[in-house]
Amino acid sequence: MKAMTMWNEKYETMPREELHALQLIRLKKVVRLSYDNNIHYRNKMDAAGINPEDIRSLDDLTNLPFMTKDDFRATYPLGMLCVDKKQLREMHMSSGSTGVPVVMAYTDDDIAQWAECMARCYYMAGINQGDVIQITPSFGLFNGGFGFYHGARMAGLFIIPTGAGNTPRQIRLMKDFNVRALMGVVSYGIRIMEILEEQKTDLPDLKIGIFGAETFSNSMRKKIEGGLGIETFDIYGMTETGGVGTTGMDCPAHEGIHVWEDQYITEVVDSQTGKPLPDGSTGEVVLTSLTRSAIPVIRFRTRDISWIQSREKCICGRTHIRIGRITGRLDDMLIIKGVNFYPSQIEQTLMSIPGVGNNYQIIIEEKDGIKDLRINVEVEPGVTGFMVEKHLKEALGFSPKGDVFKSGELPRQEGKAQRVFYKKGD
Ligand code: DLL
Repeated sequence: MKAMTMWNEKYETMPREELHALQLIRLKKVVRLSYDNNIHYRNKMDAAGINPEDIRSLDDLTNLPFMTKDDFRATYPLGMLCVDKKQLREMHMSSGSTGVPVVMAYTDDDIAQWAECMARCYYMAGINQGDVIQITPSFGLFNGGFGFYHGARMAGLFIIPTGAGNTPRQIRLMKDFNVRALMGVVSYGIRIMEILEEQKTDLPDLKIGIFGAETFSNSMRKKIEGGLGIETFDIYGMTETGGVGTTGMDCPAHEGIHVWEDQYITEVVDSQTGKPLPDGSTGEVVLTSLTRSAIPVIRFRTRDISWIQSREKCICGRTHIRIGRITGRLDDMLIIKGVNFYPSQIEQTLMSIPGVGNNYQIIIEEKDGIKDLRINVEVEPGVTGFMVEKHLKEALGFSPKGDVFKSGELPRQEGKAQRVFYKKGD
């Protein structure tokens, strides 16, 4: 691990007792802000029999009610605003599968908070002032493009804001402007690798990739690192916490994702009971934003699956908690032939088979109420469906159906890749 600088050493290396003291001050403040300024938060706290005075220690956090995406949806568009609307400067939105969007609005301070979190991520990845970066997530309602942008402005980087799509042009720009670091959704790293292979070219100046927004298995990470000749970082964030990078990234030690603890409190709870789990146990990540004002989240149930990996000081020098890489979303769990599994387990298995490509589809076929699994995957010549099936059977305990395709035959999408498809039979 090489020596590196930090964007905000004072906060990033703050001793844990001081961090806890700061968290308590900030928690009290955000509970007070939301209780006093928004009826939705107040009604929920009243119903749970708790009010701002009851927050005396960090342990009192668990007495506060949870928030979920439903709170955002029920109050669409701005029913959870805790500040005057005139203070708003920007918004982002995610639509998800149910249709009613989740809106996050930002004051000037909220944008500065986002930029601070992102600037820390850039420096943590070894990207410093004056470095050339290319931002490939889309600029728009999706928070990806603008989040990388706000942070890069704060960190003093030279930004090439391509947004999504037109991969050959992206590659030309990366070459012409000697881009050192690339930002993207995980599947876009793969798309770039494919076009580089087609063009029989490489990107000698590219050294760093920051990827996120989708599960990022270790085998996929190795493929991208090998294919592009770069070091990659796994960046975490979501619309509700304020966007990409707000909830951290892994450091060069790659031993878990540091969540910025002066900005967020992380809990991992049992998704059935809502009770906090001991460190190391896998459960649902719950996040509380301590420093956001337009729409703060208090005990927001992310549906993301992870565990508290460490509270020890990291070898990078940072004291902030580390969670494991997100292995999936609770909503994505599949149950087929009595076996429970997540799409990320299929990806992990596929990527570990030599000669299997990076693009695959998980198709759930349902006939007469019975679900079956079909896996379509691109492979190199010589790899047969039988070989793929054998590995999947070992991992899942049953043999899915499936076909193998030549590289480039399965459809590609812009933005987050859709891996799981549902098909109803007659
Ligand atoms: O995906 C924010 C983002 C943009 C992160 C670009 C990284 C890069 P949403 O569209 O609101 O925001 O989706 C948030 O995406 O709850 C996770 O399920 C998933 N997700 C985000 N980052 C990761 C990651 C953006 N590093 C939802 N690993 C989250 C796995 C991730 N899943």
